[in-house]
Amino acid sequence: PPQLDQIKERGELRVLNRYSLTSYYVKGNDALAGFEYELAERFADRLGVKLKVIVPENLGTMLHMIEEGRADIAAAGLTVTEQRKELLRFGPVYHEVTQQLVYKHGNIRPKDITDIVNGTLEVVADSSHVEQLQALQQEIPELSWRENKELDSRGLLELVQLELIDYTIVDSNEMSANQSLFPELRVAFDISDPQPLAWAMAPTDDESLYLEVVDFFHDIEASGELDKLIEKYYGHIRRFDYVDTRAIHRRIQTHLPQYKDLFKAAADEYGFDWHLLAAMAYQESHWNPEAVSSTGVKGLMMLTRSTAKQLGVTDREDPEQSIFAGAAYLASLYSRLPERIKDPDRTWFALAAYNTGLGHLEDARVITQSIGKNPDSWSDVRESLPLLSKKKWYSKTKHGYARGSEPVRYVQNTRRYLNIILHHEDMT
Ligand code: ILE
Repeated sequence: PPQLDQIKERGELRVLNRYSLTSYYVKGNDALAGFEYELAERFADRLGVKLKVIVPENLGTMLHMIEEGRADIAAAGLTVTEQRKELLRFGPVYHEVTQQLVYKHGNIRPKDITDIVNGTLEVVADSSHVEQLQALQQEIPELSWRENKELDSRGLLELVQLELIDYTIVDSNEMSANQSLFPELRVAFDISDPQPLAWAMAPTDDESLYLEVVDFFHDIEASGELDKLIEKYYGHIRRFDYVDTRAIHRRIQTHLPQYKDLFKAAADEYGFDWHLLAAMAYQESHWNPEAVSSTGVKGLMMLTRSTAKQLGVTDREDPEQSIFAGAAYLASLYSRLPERIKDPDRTWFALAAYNTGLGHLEDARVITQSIGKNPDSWSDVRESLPLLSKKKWYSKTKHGYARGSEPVRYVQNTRRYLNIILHHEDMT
C-alpha cells in the first residue's frame, strides 16, 4: 500500500528532529515545544495518528535515515541544498535563513571570510554549513575548519562562548533564538545568501506522503496557522534581520494593488522606477499605512516628523502624502550625490542615505577613500558603513556614531524586495 496508508495503519508518524530552540526542546514544565515539533504535531493530527519524534545522534545519521526511508519525515530546520536535492525529496519551503559566522565580543571581529583563516572554525558535521565552506574553499584554498559530529549548533555556540574555538557558523534563525542565552556572541557577517528550509523525505516513487505534505503546508498557509507559528517562534526577530519572502508574495496580492497607482504616479513625477518605491515602502512598513516604529518614524514610507514637516506633509498616515513625500525625499538625496556616481550605485547610495542620512553616508565614503578603496562604489562603501559604530572610526568622522550596518541591510533587503516585485510583475 502507499506510504501514506501505511502510516495510517501503523497509527504513528515517525519524524526525525534535532534538539534546538528552533526545532525541538523541552520547556521548563516538561512540555515539548519547538517550531518543527509543533508543525509535525499538526501534521500527525491531520492524519489522525500519533507523533513519534526520533532524535538521531547527529545530522549525518539523520540524513542517512531519511534517505533510506527509516523514518517518514525529517522536520529539523533542514536547509534545501544542491547536494541534498540529489538524495532527498523536499516539501514546500516554509522559511528562509542565512548562514552566519559567529565570534565572541571582545575578540577581533573578522570582516570577511579571509580574516578567519588563522582562527579555529568548527561547524556541525554534514551540515549545509560544510557545503557552503566547501564552495568558499574553491576561492580561498587556505580556508580550513573542523566538523563536529557530537554537537549541534547550540553546543558549538557554547564552545565559542567558552573560547574553546574562535568561530562557528549557525543559521540566522538559530542565532536569534539563542542570542539571549549567549549575550557575548556576535554575528560577524553572513556567509551565505538566504537559503530555504523544508521538510525532507525519502526520494521514492511513492509520492503519497509528499503530496499530503504539500497539501498540509498549503492549508496551514491559507488558514494563517503557519504565520502564527512563525510569529510565535521567530516573532522576536528584529525588523531588519531577515527577509520573509512568503509574506511579501502574499502582500503583493493583498496590499500592493491598493497603492500601485500612487507608486506609479510618484515614480513618474520624480523619475524613479515605481517598483523601487514599492520595494522601499515594503521594507519600511510592509505596506501598512499606519505603521509606526519605536523611533517615531511613521506611515507607508516611514518618514520622520521633521522630514515630513519639511516636505509639507500634514498627515503621515495618508498613503498618498507618504508616498509622494518619500519619493521627493529620495529624489533630493539622489540629486545631492556627486555627479560622477552613476546608476545603479547611485540609487543604492540614495537608499542608504534615506535610511541613515547623507552625513553618515558621506563619512563612510571618506573612510572608504582613506583605506584605499573606491568611495563611489556601493560595494566598497557598504564595507565601510558598519565601521561607523566603532569608536576607532567614528571618533574621527564629522557626523559621529551611527549604526552603520542598518543602511547596509536596508539596501540589501530593498534590493531583494525589488527583485521579488519585478519578478512577480513578470508573471502576471
Ligand atoms: N540548516 C542546517 C542544515 O541543514 C542545520 C545545521 C540543520 C545544524 O544543515
